[in-house]
Amino acid sequence: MRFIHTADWQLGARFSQFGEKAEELRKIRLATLRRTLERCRCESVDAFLIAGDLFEDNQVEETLVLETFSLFGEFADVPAFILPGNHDPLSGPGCIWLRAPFSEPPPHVTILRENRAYPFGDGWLVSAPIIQKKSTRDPSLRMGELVKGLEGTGPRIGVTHGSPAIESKHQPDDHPIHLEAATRAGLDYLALGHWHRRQVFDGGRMVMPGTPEPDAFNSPQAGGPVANSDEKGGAALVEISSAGESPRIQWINTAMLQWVRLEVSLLEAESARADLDELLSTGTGDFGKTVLRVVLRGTPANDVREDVLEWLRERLGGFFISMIDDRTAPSLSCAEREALRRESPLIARVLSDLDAVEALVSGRSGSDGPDGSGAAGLSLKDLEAICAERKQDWREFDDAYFRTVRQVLHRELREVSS
Ligand SMILES: [Mn+2]
Repeated sequence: MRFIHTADWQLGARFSQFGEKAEELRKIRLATLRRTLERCRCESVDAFLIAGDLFEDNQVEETLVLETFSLFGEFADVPAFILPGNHDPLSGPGCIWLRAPFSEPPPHVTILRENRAYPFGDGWLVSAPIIQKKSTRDPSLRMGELVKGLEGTGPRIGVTHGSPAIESKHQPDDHPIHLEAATRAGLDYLALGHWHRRQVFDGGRMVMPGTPEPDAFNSPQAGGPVANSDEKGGAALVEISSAGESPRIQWINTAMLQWVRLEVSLLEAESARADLDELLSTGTGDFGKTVLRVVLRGTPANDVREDVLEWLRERLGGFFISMIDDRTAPSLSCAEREALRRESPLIARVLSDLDAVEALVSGRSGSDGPDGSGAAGLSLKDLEAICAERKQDWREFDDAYFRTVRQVLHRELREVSS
C-alpha cells in the first residue's frame, strides 16, 4: 500500500499581516494542492489522505470551496480521503462537509464523517473526525476497538487530528493524542494533522507531516537567516506492505514558497549594508519564491536608519513578498545629549519626558520615587490625569508608539540642525 499523507492546508487563510498580497498567498496554496494531486497521480498512489484542516474554517468563501471541490474532481484517478479537523470541524449542518458541494462528493472522494473503518487500498482506514474546535478527549481513543474487528492482512491505517500529548507542549483542550496511540490501537500507521512542523512519534508509526506550504517565519537563530528548509512544507509518501510491517516514509517537499526572516542590527550604515548583502545573497535562494521579513534592530542615528531603509526598499523589489519590520530605537550618545540640551532645550526636554513616560508605562519605575514618582518627577497618577485631559489611554502607549514619537523628534531635530 502506498499513499500520500498531508494535513493543515488551511485553504482560505487570511494572512492579514500581508495586506493586498494575502490573496496571492491564498492562490499559491491552491496551486500547491494541485501540484500535490499531480504528484499522487505520478506516483500512482492508492490514496491521497488529508488529516484535517483542509480549510481555514467553515466560513471560508464559497467560491474557494467550489474551486477546491472541482480541483478534486479533475483527479478522478486519485482516491482522496478528507478528515474534518479542528479548523473545519464536522460541527453541524452549516459546516463545509455537510453542505453542497462536499455533502455529495464524487465516488473517488471520501469525506471521513464517521468514527469507522473505510476500505483503503488493500487495507483499512480507521477515522476519528473532529466535531468541535476544542476538546480534552483523545480523538484516537476508540480506534483500538474498531481495529480489532477488521478482517484480512492489509495494513491498518488510522487518521485523526490533534496535539501529540507532550508534557507542557500542548493545551489540555487541544485534542490531546497519546504519544503511542498507534501502538495502543494496533495501527500500522496513524496519520495526524494539526501541528505545522513535521514530527514523528511512536517508533515511526505516528506521523505529523507539517503544513504543505509554510505559513510562519521561524524564530531567528544566531548567525544568519532562517529559512524553513525541510521541517516545513512537506507531505509523507508512505509505503506499508502488510499488517504488522513498519511503514517506510519518504518526505516530499510540496512547498512553492519559502518564508525567511532576517534580523539585522543597524549600528553603522556600511556594515549594515554588508550584512544585508551577505544575508540576501547567501540565505534566501530564489527571491521570486521567497516571503521575506527583515527585522531592523539597534539604535542607529536617524540618517543611518533612513539611508539603510532607502537602500533596502530598492533591494527587496524582486521578492515575492517582503516586509520591513523596523524595530530600531533612535538614541543619542552622552555628548549628543549634552549638545542637544544646549542647542535645542525644548526637544531635549521632550525626549527626556518621553523616556520617563516609557519607564512609567512599562513599569520600570514608578515606585522608586518618594511618592511613587518616576525619574522626571512624573507619577502614574500625573500621567493618567494628563492623558484624561487629552481623552487618551496610557495603556495604548506600546513600543511602536514610543519608537514612532522618537523617530519624529529625531527627524525634527535633524531638520532644525541642518
Ligand atoms: Mn488543526
